[in-house]
Amino acid sequence: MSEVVRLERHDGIAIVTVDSPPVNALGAAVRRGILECAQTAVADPAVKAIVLACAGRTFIAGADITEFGKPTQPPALAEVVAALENSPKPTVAAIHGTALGGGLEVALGCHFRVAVKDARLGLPEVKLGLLPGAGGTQRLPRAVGPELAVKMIVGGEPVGATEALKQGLIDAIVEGPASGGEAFACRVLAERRPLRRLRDDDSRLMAAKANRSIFTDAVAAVTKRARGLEAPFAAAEAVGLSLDTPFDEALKQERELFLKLMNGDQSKAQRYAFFAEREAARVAGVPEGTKPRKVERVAIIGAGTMGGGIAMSFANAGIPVTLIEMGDESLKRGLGVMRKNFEATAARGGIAADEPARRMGLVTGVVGLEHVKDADLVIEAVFETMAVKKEVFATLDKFARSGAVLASNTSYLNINEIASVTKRPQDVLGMHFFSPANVMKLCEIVRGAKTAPDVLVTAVAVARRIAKVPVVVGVCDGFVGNRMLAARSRQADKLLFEGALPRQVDAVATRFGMPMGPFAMDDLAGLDIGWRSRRDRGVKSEIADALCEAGRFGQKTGKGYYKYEGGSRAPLPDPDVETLIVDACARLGLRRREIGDNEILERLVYPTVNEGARILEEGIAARPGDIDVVWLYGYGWPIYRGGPMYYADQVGLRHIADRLSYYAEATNDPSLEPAPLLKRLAAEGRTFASPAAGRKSTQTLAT
Ligand code: T1G
Repeated sequence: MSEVVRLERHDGIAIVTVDSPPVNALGAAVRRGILECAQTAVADPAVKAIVLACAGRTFIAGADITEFGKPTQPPALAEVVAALENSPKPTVAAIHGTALGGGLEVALGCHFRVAVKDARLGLPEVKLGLLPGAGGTQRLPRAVGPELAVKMIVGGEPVGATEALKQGLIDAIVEGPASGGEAFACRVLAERRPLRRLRDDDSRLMAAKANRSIFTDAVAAVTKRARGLEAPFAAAEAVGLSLDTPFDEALKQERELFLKLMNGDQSKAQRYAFFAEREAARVAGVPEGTKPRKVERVAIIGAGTMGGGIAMSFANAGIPVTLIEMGDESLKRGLGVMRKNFEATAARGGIAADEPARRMGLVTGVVGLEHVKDADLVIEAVFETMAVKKEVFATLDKFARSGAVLASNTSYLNINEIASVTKRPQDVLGMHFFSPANVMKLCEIVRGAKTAPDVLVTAVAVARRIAKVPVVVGVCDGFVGNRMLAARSRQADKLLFEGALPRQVDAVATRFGMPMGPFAMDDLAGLDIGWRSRRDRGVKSEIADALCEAGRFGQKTGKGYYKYEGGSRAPLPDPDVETLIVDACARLGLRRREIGDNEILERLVYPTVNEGARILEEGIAARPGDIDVVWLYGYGWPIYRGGPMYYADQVGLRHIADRLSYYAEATNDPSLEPAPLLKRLAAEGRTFASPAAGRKSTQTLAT
């Protein structure tokens, strides 16, 4: 019998329990175990019904992603599903935690499904660049109808147990999964309920069979933001088969579509990203078993855009937070903005109508830093100057309780310098959220020279609790994300002086899959920020300065590199700007040239990668995957391209090094010379992903 699946019998009910931590993934042993137990139970005359449940924290979370790309071992998942579906005895899936992907497909093969109240059910395969490959695209539409099936399969979003019951995905909500499943099985036997095989029931498909626009409209709604992705469109094609193709033929075509995606580049990149995100949460260079400190009370200093957004993130996660400002006015304003944001989300249907009040109830606004005294974690989000930060941290040192974690949300200031004004540098680090903090998932955890290991682990754990994606980074100007962005921005600016225009550069970036190009991004952030910083550093930029001198600060003034009309945020090319650029070049005696899109793409991406190589070499990031996670969750790097370092490995480091050397020479820009690590890996024919590719060991992450 299998070590990962056990069979017990209680008064004629067979309980098949999967016990394969951490998430009961459907590896070969689990598939074999379920099949054997189901066959044994069906053959046992003493067994009248079969319940499939899971031990541990969750029902089956899907196929075992680590098996993908390797030869498939029998039995195939479809065979396991069919065995449950064709059982002559009632089969009941008893769900807790999450039933995802293949896990839900197995449950859909059962005649009945029950779940505990806080369970979630979904087919999120598109997030891995896949589609359900074991009948989910055919059974789910028959369970809940094509519209919801499209949302769940093409959009990849799970539903909760209550919604699942309402939509007919489950038959009951139960207390304990296995006991609830067993009780439900007894009811099915007592009531002699017919065994319902979803494959035989087209009733939920009839409306869309008669009016296909029900299906096509649902697909259009969900694929609005799927630009560049293959999986959502293939998944939609597979779901569409349920409306017009015989079941077994549709299964065959679903399998073909699945295999095509699984062997494609996009899914490989998305599966890489899935594991890179989880690896990034494992802090490199801390002693094994380092435990996080307890964090129950959180205080946030500053109710401005960032502080308010961070407070919203805690409230969204149901964690009470004290929001501290220096004056009543600014506190009231900050709380007002938060409430407005929650209400706007509720108005869009993003959260229930009563959620804004509930979430605001979790936020206590107070004036005065002395209110940090009970906090386990304090996050400072005040004005971005070193003087102000030092003043705040010196005060925190007086009022915060011993052992509290003191974090700064600074986006580039030196954490070691901030920590130096406290007597507890071991408790100080950076938690760099990205704006808008209640939306953006990335949180750079900035490790100071003296930051204690358990403080790092605490910050990572808290970031994950508030549904952020944490990446530990070292201390340098711009940490990881903004430092690489600066390298890209330098090249984008130079391209304007060489002959390109903002709309051409941005079009290349958006065609590559970025949500917006460098100039639209500057307009969003505000050109005045860079202008102020250049003036502080005595640096001039003919074009950007001229725009600011003309009061063109970007979206906030309705004009920047682009113009913005009728309150829209859509960037419109502005002939005045293009004239300004050409005139600036003429003033500087620069001869403009035609620049091809491919050169623009290489000049945007390769310097970004090159800076990433320097960051790896200096130990500012512990792994190339950490850098990729920063770009995926902080800057909208297209998930189907894995991240800048993953992308560079696919392009080939030798090619990138050669192109960088060429541009360094052609544009007389030594900053484009390939970084030593990149040059060495290229020469050795290796990749950034090759083990410990010449990087400093993770033990010496720079600080
Ligand atoms: N396969 C292998 N390992 C997995 C896994 C999976 N499906 N899901 C999670 N893990 C590992 C993960 O790497 C981590 O490992 C640990 O479990 C805890 O995960 C045929 C083809 C279930 C909501 O897409 O969404 O089924 O870091 O840190 O935050 O049609 O994991 O501890 O070594 O994320 O509590 C479809 C993916 C697969 C679900 C739990 N299923 N997983 O979240 O823990 S394709 C999915 C998740 C498929 C079929 C198709 C989440 C979770 P380690 P975690 P968590």
